[in-house]
Amino acid sequence: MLRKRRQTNMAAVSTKRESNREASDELSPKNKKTKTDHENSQGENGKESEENVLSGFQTTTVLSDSTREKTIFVHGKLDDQNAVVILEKTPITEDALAEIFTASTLKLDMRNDIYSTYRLQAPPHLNELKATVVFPATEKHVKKYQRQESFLVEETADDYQSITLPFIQKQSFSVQWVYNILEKKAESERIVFEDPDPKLGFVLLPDFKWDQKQLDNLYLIAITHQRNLKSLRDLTSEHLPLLQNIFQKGKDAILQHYSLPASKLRVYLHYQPSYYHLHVHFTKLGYEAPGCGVERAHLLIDVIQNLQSDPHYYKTRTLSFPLRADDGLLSQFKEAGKL
Ligand code: M7G
Repeated sequence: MLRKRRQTNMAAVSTKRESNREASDELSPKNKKTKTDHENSQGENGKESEENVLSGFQTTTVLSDSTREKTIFVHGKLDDQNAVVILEKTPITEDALAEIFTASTLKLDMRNDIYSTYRLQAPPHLNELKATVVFPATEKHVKKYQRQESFLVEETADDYQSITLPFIQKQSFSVQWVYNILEKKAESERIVFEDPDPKLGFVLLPDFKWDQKQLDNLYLIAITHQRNLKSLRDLTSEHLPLLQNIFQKGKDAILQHYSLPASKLRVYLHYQPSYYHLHVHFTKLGYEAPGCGVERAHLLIDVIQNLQSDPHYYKTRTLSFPLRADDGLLSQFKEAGKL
């Protein structure tokens, strides 16, 4: 189904604006051609994007799929090592319509009275899939993407110290990708905004779930330069200046780069996160991003106010969150008789 989309040009959304003039040129409707991921990935990854790294991929199993979301999560092998590949049909954007109508081939499926359906083959460049590759993937990655039943856990402050903290210290995902971003070893050309202050600063960039072709599913993350904050649980009133800085400058940068005001944003932290290095999610209001439900997402504005009323709010409160059936942390809670 075609949805009406903003005419905003997304061509250069992943690059830093050099000046206001350039920014307004890029956002003007007449310059609406959208960069493909291929074009976007030129630069530091330009060479890599030329070759088909997936040509040797051997499917082991489909971890999950969704007809509605038009996604499939596949576990397989690449060079005898585990890999996870996520394929996703990308949305149809308004600026592609003219070319879709003029340059596609149509095969009639059926016609009845005023109704007809066709199989439409769009030109290849308008018919892309977004492919996300995790390679080599750990067992934890494979589990993360497997469809699973979930259970809600109520974690007291003591539970955090005795169950969760020891578990995440042993078992959490590597945050090397985060350090690569902070050190400009990866994705540097995608940075939208940076405050380099070591205490209050952060890097704002597109989340890898966002293809950056339309604002409807806008998704950015702000990653703190401070490396000693794992999650919400580590925050006290001491961190209010950091959180306020991320909130204010993140919103300002998104307004400047994407013309989206704060009233169109959902700004939140996950508890539990997958990656234990403090980061904040900025998504477009109305976009049902994975993990934006009340059992996992904590609005940054609420986090700030909770810390203003009680400096140790997140150190002392019971926090609820969902855990998937095969999550090792769930087993730990069960073993401790908490579930
Ligand atoms: P989270 O709350 O720790 O976990 O968020 P979640 O993945 O269960 O939501 C981490 C966020 O970082 C997610 O929104 C990921 O999509 C995003 N992300 C993960 N990786 C490995 C990357 C990456 O390499 N680059 C970028 N730009 N985003 C990533």
